Amino acid sequence: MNEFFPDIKKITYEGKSSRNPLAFKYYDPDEIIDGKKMREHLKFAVSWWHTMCGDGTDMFGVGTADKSWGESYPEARSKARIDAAFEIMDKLSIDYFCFHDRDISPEYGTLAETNARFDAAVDYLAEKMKEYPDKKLLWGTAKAFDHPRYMHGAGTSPSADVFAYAAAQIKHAIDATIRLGGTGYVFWGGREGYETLLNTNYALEQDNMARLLHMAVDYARRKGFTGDFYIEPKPKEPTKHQYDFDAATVLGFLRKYDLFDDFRLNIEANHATLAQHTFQHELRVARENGKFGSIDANQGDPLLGWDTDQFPTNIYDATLCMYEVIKAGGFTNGGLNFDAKARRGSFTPEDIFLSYIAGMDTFALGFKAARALIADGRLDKFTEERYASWNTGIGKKIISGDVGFEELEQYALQRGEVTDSLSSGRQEMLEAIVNNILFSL
Ligand code: XUL
Ligand code: CO
Repeated sequence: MNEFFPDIKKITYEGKSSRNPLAFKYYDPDEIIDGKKMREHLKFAVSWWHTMCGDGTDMFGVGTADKSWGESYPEARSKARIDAAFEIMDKLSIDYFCFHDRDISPEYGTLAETNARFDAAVDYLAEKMKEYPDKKLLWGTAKAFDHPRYMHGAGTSPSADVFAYAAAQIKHAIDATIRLGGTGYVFWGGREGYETLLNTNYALEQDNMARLLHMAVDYARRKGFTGDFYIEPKPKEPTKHQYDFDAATVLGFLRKYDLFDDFRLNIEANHATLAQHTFQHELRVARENGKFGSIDANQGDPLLGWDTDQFPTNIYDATLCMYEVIKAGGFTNGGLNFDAKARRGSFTPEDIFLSYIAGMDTFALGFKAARALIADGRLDKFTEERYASWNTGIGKKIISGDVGFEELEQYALQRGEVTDSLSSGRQEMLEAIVNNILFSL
């Protein structure tokens, strides 16, 4: 098999003083931490769509990076992509990948033909996975948003025929995910949202989305899928209003439609910021509801209002992300998928490696910083003490349900003014502690 990146050797860990751009400074895949290799803690994944397909095309210009993999016909290109993807994963010590069905094989004339050619590509992918037994499918998904038939949504389309088509497509993508041993299946609500309420039956669209998700769960469980289903919240783009706006909205939806047990959340950093939340906020909401699942790691640009999907290089955000991941008990079925693309101007083959190295080192460092933050204990201790009034006295009685409004009125009348029960929030001191930990690594 020909090598796609003959000039790039396997990327090794050289430590933080290395000046070799094609080396890890912080990510040592085989370093043992708490009895587990770093690669197992972090469960990095390659995103097929950005890495293997995305050529830098944007609405102002054509692609700048060659992602043809030396093939001009779609079937040959699908195969070459698979070969190149495994070379990338192997050279970067990345053990997982994620895909949309159409990243693996595009649409052909009819659904039957599209399925047949997709299945042939999946056969080849399955063979390849045997050759590289440590490479695994983190999650699969269906691209039910780019074809014109999905212009008004898939599960939320006003057309029942489109709903049926989407169901058929998702069924097939679930089959492939199961076949390849995927531990997750993602629903990112592509065009599940609206452009204007003037033409939208909001209630029916929500109900139908839930119907589609129930059918997916019923089908996949019958077929033996034991992994997690994920919803990936995003507030806008491509539609003006995406129904899966943010973590809290999605949790409400899952509860309303009795989907809570089968779903977890796949939290994406840039989607969080588009919802005007921090990445940590979305992870905290997911974790505290027992619904933390997986991560799409990337970052936006604080000055831009769209999903730039940049490779994550912000150590501070990565640290607070990994703080939440560790507190959630680490990854189980989920992992850390780089839903990120090198900038349009970073168009050379080496840029694929340089951008992953940047992202992986950022999260390796973030992981170590988060562990240090937790081991240091100052943040946790401060927060615990801040709520100490709930452990005794009236606080304890409120929590145990022993008092109601009458008793609390009596208590307040007797107690008098309560500002003396408050202490400083010490935000600046806590932020300085985070800096102190970050810069002592
Ligand atoms: C789009 C996005 C998707 C999902 C998978 O913003 O994040 O790539 O992760 O469909
Ligand atoms: Co994503």
